[in-house]
Amino acid sequence: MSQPRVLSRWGCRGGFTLIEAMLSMLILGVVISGGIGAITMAAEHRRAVRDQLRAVSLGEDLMREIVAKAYKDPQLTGESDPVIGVDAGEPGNDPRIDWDDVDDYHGLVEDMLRNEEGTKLDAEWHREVKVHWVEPFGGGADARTATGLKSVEVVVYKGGKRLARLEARVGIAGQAMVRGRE
Ligand SMILES: [Ca+2]
Ligand SMILES: [Ca+2]
Repeated sequence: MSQPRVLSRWGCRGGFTLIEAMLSMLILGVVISGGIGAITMAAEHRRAVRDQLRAVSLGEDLMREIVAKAYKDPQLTGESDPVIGVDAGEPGNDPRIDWDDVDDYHGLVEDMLRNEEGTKLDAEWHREVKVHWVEPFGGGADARTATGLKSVEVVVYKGGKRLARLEARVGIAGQAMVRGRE
């Protein structure tokens, strides 16, 4: 009956050499860093999706507020619709509680988001509004004078990056239609 052989560390062996151990650690390191990279990318993707949804929501909040206003200032009578912007006696920027027509919002720039009453909401985000007349026919090209149709554009940024743009068309009869968002 044969006896089990005692293996020397230079022959066929059961342990790891130093090089094998280092290689194993290196491979393990690569696998771990790859796993961390995948987790980080997934977290960034989730944050990007969350930011995109929040941007659209913030844009919609402001757009709803704007299109609920009159097409033109209630103080203006007849066909008069002389300017895009705030009217006599109205504040030039926030708080916008006294704004009563859609083009009062033209030029609004919010570095600190506020609601209509001026309450601070969020400093991380930035919203801008532009309002201008557009031609009611022929593809809705920009117009320099009153046409009976206004375009309202709300753009939302975070960290200087544009994340959402919404546009609505508001007609003189009061109808409003959101035309696009991105
Ligand atoms: Ca007004
Ligand atoms: Ca106005």
